Amino acid sequence: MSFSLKVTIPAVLLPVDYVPRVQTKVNVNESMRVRSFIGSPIARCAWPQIALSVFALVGVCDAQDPRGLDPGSGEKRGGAGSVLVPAPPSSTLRIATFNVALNRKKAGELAQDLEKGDDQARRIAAIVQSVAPDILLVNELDYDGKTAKLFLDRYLRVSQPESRSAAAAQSDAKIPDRDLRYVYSGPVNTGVDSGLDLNNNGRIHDPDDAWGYGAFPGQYGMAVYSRYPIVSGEVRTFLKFPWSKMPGALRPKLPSSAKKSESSGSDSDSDGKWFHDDAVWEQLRLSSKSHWDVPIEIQGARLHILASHPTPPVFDGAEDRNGCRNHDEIRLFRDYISEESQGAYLVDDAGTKGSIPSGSHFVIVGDLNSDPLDGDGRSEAIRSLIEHPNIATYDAPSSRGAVDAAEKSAGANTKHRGNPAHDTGDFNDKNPGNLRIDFVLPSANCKVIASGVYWPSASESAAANELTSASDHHLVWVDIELK
Ligand SMILES: [Ca+2]
Ligand SMILES: [Ca+2]
Ligand SMILES: [Ca+2]
Repeated sequence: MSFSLKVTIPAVLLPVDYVPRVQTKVNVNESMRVRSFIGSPIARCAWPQIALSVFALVGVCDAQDPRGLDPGSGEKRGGAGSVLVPAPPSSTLRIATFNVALNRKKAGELAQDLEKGDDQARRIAAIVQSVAPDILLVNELDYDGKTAKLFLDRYLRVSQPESRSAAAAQSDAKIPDRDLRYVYSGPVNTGVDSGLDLNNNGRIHDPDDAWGYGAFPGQYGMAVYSRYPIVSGEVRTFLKFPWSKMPGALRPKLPSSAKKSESSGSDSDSDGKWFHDDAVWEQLRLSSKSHWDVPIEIQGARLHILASHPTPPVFDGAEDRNGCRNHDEIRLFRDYISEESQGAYLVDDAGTKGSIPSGSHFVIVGDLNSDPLDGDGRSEAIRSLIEHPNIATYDAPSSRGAVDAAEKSAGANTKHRGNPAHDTGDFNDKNPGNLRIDFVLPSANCKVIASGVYWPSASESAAANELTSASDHHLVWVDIELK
């Protein structure tokens, strides 16, 4: 299927489609608590005029050889006003994911900061405006029924002086208005106290005893922003899905138990060495935040945004409970997009069974906290997702800034197997180093036109490079057409 965005874009601002969920619905136990553009060969063929003019401004590196992003080339790439991200052709959809790190220590603190005026939020908005996505997932923004809309109204929809909007710079190319105007946000498991001792330290009510790690309910939440209407009545969420209901779940096991089981060929917990006892295991929720299927209506077509933020595979013990959970959180969406029989076990929060109908157009977005080649994750899950036959094949989004950062930081980066140009997060130099953990993975029935990571190098634009210190993660964007 193909479609064109050349139809009329409503001139009047449509009402924001915001769906706050009432916290009292949750029961007591659960209750509160620029990159520089690296054109792919496809992009270069498909973007005649705009692309050429952009390439003329920023230069193009060979997508087949991201190591060709030689930071030592000495080539100056643009000044303060340079275009770091190409203007999207009007026939495409630009989908982005961004862990904005807008987390605060206490409930309500972020909303207060946003109301007062927050420099970090302003820089995040400038980055978003520079990339001008049609649909954006934000990770690490409080869920409290108001903050997601506050961030939209006071930041994303207010022109930020630092934004280097390709669309603005290319105004003669008649780029359509790509304002984000709709938002979906909903409850997450983070900070919602389980009342159980989930980390086995002999105490309850720790941040680590919440259904997902967090100091207060809604910390590290998520929001989907869109230029197109969100079909909020058809959103599916998997907040409460029990981990134990996933066939073949990676139930965390203490090493001695694992060894015994392996030698005896048994997979049982007969020696009692499961990390969680059966009563706790049966209650555990799989999703550390939530898993959302958010349908978006685009000129009569339907695009499903599959949003999540699996737990980091660290901050645990020898049982690797977070590594196991990260693996299975990624697996949830892998099963959801596979043959319908493989996702038949899934039950959403409304009690509806099954996976996404085959043939659907979807994009998996989020900080998935697992690098395909490096870091501490059980990376087979992310690799099998990227390589899944129902996921579009395309060169990994990349940036010049990531290459510079890896060289400068050295440390763990020197031992990484992954191409540094693909990194999306800038983490501790000693461990784990910079990683590729933020993903935009369109379904195979989407045509990928271009992609990138907004991680400008200082030589491309010192001003843009400065902006990105607002988060330890970098925005990843992909331009697609629905086939
Ligand atoms: Ca505890
Ligand atoms: Ca671990
Ligand atoms: Ca790396």
